[in-house]
Amino acid sequence: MKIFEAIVNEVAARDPDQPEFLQAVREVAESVEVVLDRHPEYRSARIFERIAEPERVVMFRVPWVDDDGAVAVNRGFRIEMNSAIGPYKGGLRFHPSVNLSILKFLAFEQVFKNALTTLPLGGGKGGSDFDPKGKSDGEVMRFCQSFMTELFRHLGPHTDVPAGDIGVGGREIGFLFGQYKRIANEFTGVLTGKSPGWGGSLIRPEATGYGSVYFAQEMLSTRDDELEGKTCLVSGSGNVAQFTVEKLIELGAKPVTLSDSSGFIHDPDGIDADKLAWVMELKNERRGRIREYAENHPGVAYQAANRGADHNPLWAIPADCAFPSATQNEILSKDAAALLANGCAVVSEGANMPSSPDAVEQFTGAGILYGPGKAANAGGVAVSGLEMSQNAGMTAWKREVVDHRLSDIMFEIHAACVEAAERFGTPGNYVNGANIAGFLKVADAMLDQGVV
Ligand code: NDP
Ligand code: 2IT
Repeated sequence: MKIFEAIVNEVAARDPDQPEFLQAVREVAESVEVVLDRHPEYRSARIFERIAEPERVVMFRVPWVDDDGAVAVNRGFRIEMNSAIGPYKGGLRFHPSVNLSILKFLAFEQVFKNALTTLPLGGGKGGSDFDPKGKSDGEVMRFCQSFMTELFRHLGPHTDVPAGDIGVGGREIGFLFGQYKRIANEFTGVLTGKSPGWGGSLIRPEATGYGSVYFAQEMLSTRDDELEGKTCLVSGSGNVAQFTVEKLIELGAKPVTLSDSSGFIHDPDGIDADKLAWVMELKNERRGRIREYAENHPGVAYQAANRGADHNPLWAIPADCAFPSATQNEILSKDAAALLANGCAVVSEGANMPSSPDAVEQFTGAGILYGPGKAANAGGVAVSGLEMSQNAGMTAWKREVVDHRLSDIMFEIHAACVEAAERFGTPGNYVNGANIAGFLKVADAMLDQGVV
């Protein structure tokens, strides 16, 4: 039996009911098999097995009172996955689908992603099955306060520093920070994604989307190509999707789609800056649905989502590039086949693990420029790291300074992926490159630090 199969079987035997976590573990284990072959020291120290087991998992009750005075109960989580190279760092997701499997997959991915950023950041993830959709600001505030009343004891600027993810944006970070500060009696950079007026970094909201586009640019530059003039599919319409579209427009590309969990829009003329401003108002202020884009812009088609289907017609729209920026496993086998059949040559993942294993295999098999999430979307957490630096130095950097550092970091991540893929025998394979480069940094730190 191959080494990776033995490792995956061991993890699967312990947590057979965590499919997303096992999916993420399997992919990394397959990539690093060659590393474990060449470096028996990682095997004897059981580095991979230790990385696949969280250092700590916190699960807690989150009781809160809704606007009608009724008591509601949700479940809160924080996965403190790995602190070999820095404090636990990673987002909080508020979505009804949240469970241990999803958060463990996200925390596991985060460990390698954070290692790739070049910054001293360990990996973590957390969240709740709370659904912010349709809740009033007061309800969201009371939920966030209750959530933080338990979580605060596990946090600290050198211990664990959460940020946003699906369902957690500037509003939620504000409420969470307010409660942390009140309980801890300390103004400290214990969350990132804060508003710039009270400790947040400029460019943090933009960073994941911008970074994913910078990563696509880097991949294209290896083929002497660029984004200008390229038709791009973008999924999602939240934080990552919005700033992906913004950067694509700035670089002369033509984004033509956006989606939410109810469906997607296709604007063949391209989403321009005015239309994007309209979307931002719709999504961030009115908290409306993407369907309204089609109702308000002539010539735009809307197609409702068919939940549980084995494909999503968004990915069957002919395009040069795809920027999945909504959620995990949103590109299934048939979607990958449709993208490839239409000549799509670039996939840069703003979302975490948006492509199913079969889709990943098709992309790498076809040799297209496929940037996996842990590399392509690392710009968000990288600028979170820069926010932590600014907070520690009691300072705030200019927009251009942060944007420049972000694009430098994306350049470094791309170079590290290319180098590792080549060194370990699969040139051009960014999946192996990202997994191996991230693994090596964490593995070496763990070897140095002994069996802990
Ligand atoms: P937001 O909550 O701002 O937006 C999420 C978007 O994705 C919404 O349009 C949402 O639609 C859609 N979506 C969420 N869940 C589903 C689902 N199950 N099926 C279909 N559509 C869905 O989140 P972000 O933009 O921050 O996050 C998007 C992705 O990017 C996630 O995978 C996240 O982990 C990843 N990411 C985010 C980073 C960040 O800095 N924010 C950093 C790195 C990665 P609806 O409104 O209908 O729910
Ligand atoms: O998936 C991710 O990298 C994030 N949601 C951002 C994490 C962070 O700490 O900024």
